[in-house]
Amino acid sequence: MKKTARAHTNIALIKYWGKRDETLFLPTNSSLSITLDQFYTDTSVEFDEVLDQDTFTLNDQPVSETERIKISKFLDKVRTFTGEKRFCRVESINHVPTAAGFASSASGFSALAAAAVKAAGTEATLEELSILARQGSGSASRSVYGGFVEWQMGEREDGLDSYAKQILPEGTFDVSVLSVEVSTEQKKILSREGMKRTVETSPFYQGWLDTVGEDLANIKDAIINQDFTRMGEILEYNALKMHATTLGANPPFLYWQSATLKVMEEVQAMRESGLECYFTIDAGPNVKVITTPKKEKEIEKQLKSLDVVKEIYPCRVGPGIRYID
Ligand code: 2P0
Repeated sequence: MKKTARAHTNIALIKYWGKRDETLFLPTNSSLSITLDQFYTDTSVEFDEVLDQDTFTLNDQPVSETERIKISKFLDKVRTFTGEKRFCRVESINHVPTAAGFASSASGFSALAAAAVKAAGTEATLEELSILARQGSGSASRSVYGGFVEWQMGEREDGLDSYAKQILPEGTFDVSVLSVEVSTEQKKILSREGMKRTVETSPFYQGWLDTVGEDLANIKDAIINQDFTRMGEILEYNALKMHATTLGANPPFLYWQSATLKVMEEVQAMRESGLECYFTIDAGPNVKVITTPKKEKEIEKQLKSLDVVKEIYPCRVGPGIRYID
């Protein structure tokens, strides 16, 4: 029984930055994201008794052995959950510009969890899928849902209370996310390694932990009230604070390039001139600019005029996982 699921990627407005348990992917803080409509992964899974190991193709190409083993370990968690004993064939097609540094692990593990559970002939709640997807990559826990999504960190050691839930469905509060590409280079410090170093060595990390809960409560209130300005101010503040923690790490590091700063300055300049928009940045040099659909075209045009900008991918609020066969 071959089953195919589609999951969209997401962009965090309140960042997941740090783990309290690296094996179970349990975070040190709750986070909040928007699911994006344009970037997604389609994954098919078929369990088959003739297989003596899991196989995995990405965009029709077999992946490296290291990558295959990583996916197979995740599939072991699916087998434990479903009781399925057989190995499976996994085929994934990424509709995410990964070369441009946009993360596909969120949509990838979310789609894989959903397709694998279904292919094993099991029904799972969205909460259970979120818990499973989390154990492939933390941010994948949020891609199970559409709209505005909160990943509640939970307190339990077994992680059974660490899952995402929807705050506001798609189609309710229309915002525009412009993914601004300034670099297509592979990042030097992966987010997994970067957050670990920050947790272990940065004296600024405690400041992050002390205040991120308040940012989350405030932005949830802004989103529920569809207060764009308040949401924008909080998301930009939270992104800058996350990046500030990396400067205190030892050895210190910074994900920004001079081009990143140029885009940030342009966003602030546009805002001062009455074009309302805000930025957020993940573990890389590219910038996501959040605005309203009404201002989207004008802001895109202005950003395109910067010589450091290579490409702009406009997105809106997208849906949660669905089965496409
Ligand atoms: C986020 N990031 O909330 C944050 C903000 C990057 C910066 O989630 O180790 O690939 O697989 O759980 O989810 C990227 O980290 O990390 C990320 P793992 P993940 O979106």
